[in-house]
Amino acid sequence: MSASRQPRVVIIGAGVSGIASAITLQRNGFHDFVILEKGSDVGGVWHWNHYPGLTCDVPSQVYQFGFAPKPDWSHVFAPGPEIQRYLADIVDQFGLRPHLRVDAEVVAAEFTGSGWRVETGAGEAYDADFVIAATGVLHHPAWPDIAGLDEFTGTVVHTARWDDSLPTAGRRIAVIGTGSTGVQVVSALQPKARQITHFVRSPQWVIWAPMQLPQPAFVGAVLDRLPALNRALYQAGMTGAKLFTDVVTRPSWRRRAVQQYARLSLRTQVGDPELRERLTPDYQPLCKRQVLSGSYYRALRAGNAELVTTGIEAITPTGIRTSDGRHHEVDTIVFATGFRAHDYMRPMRLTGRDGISIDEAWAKGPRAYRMTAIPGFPNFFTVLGPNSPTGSIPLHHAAEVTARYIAAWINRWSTGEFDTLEVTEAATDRFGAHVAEALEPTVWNTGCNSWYFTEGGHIDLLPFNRHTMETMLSDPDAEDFHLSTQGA
Ligand code: N01
Repeated sequence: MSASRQPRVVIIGAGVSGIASAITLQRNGFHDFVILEKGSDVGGVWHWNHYPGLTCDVPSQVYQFGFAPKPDWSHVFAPGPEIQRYLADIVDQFGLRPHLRVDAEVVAAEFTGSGWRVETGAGEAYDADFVIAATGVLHHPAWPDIAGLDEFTGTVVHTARWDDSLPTAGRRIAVIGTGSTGVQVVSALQPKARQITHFVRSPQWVIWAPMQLPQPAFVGAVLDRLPALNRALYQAGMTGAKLFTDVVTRPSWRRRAVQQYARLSLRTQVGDPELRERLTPDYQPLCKRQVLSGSYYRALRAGNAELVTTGIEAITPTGIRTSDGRHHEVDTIVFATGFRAHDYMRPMRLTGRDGISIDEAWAKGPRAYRMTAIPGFPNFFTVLGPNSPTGSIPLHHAAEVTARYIAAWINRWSTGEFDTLEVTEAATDRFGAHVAEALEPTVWNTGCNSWYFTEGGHIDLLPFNRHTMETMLSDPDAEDFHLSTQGA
């Protein structure tokens, strides 16, 4: 074995998973890395999303890195800009700026036989021994194909590309889509809009939660003085999060209790039976990504708000025509229509061993061994890639655990144990079969459509608890990989 060598690593994306990867590399003594970020700043979804009302619906105590718990969140559920600032502060605190290239969209990455050549849209090229794709799940906005959209003479905006200069007060606004985003943006725009019309194709269960609850300043001051207490609070939050994982992955009285609470949230907040009927989903609560709000139903009950559940037929120059022939005149259309969640690195030209493209490798849908390694793509890892636990385990933690797994492999590379490694098809299939079996009893599989499903009808989530995830990513299992050394 040769003496320790330093790997060159390209990290694609400076969101939660890219930042976790970079800091994990640093902690392992690897400093020759670059983070290529297509946006103008760090934060990933928290950089791109800044629509009115954006609030994290996961408590801040667990929506943060375990290695950098923030004591002084302004709210129990932090507003979006504060989360983006937290991530930017971490980048500064850990000295990542010199490694960061913003406005650097990766357009191609090709395996050269011994490593990778990565190209940006600006024509820069980087050679690397490893590539870590931290490109995110909720990354590409989904624009629905609705007839007549091009003819609309008002303003059209997608929530994930919000224009902060867009006037909304006194306007007639249509919001299309009712996921977490649609519910937040309707609640935020309703008070000042002249008229707000919420176009809802499939109603969502909306669980009442105190989304605006401030965290008292003294709590932040105490946690700041007592870092051990702050860490203990983070651990307590992680323990609490286990309950949620259990509720969504296994049928039990606990799941039924949460589902009853969702039904109660609707019943107690919407007195009008006709409106309640139209807001009642035809699937079980928690089947889709659960929406939380303390203000949505109130907003809908306001005099300037209307719920439209009739299908959209077409967009006209001045509004939206529904299939009952009614025309809704509006000034602004807000698409809260979500993301193409399974595109991952694409449309990047990602080419693995023997010229295989990611589209060919994923012809039947995205797949990766333990969420991170793809057959045909040596020395390439994803963080929060296919089957990541976006619906069940705190994401920062999942990113940290995956990054540590990748660093463990890179450590072995640095000692000269191998030059390239590639996960086997068989191990990836075994993992896929294990996931498919465990998905059966999950609540996501109880009869709804959601962004959790791939086009091929597979649920793109991890149906295991945190302990199982940590175990599967604790120690690299060389039997599941082909390891080779140059010239061997
Ligand atoms: O997107 P979604 P999102 N005509 O895919 C509708 C995270 N998030 O941006 O269900 C009419 O959930 C579609 O209708 P249907 C969170 O993980 C987190 O809201 O397909 N409607 C649906 O109602 C969340 O789950 C926070 O019938 C159309 C909506 O658009 C994820 O982001 C905040 C349509 C899309 O809902 C995505 O949420 C916000 C059409 N042609 C978001 N096409 C936090 O607080 C689509 N729809 C952390």
